[in-house]
Amino acid sequence: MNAAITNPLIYFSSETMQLKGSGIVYTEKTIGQLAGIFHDESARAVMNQDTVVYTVQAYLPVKPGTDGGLFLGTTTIYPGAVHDEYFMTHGHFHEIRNRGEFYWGIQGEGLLLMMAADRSIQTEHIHTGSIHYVPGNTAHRVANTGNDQLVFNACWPSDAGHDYKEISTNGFSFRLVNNNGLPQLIKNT
Ligand code: PAN
Ligand code: ZN
Repeated sequence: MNAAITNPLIYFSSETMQLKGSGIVYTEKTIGQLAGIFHDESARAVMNQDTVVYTVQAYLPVKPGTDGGLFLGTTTIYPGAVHDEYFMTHGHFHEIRNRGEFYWGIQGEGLLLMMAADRSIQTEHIHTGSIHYVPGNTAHRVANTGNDQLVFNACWPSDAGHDYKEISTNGFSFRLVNNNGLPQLIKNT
């Protein structure tokens, strides 16, 4: 006989658009924690440093670094901008570079930026019900281009890890700015 199958410990609440249950790790990224990420650093520096740009709830059923497991996360990006650049996630490559990931849109609107190792960029529109495959060896970041919270879920391998250094140092090759109310990709200079 197989070991007893237990009920899931977590669920996704369609009321709050958040993960619920035990063992969920919550982190938030504020304007103060995102120094050097947005183009206009002087605009960022004079904003309220406690302003929350995004939150992540993660369900990690196995220890980070375990191979063969999966992690699940809900990211909520608030609407807003630093000067003309939309609020966005820090962005990263996976530490084990070839690890891929699924993203899927729950609420709100945004753009997923994917950057290959040669710094070429591909974008996909995130919205309710959209599904996105982020291939391995690809940096990924999401910007909220709407007026409401952007909520998306993600599932990635438990041994993937996150390499934030490469993006902190070299950024993405393109930025997403609000040009008279419309998202526009501009080359990062
Ligand atoms: C996501 C991201 C999440 C926050 O769960 O970690 O959206 O973005 P940053 O990690 O770039 O701050 C994911 O891609 N996990 O691998
Ligand atoms: Zn990732």
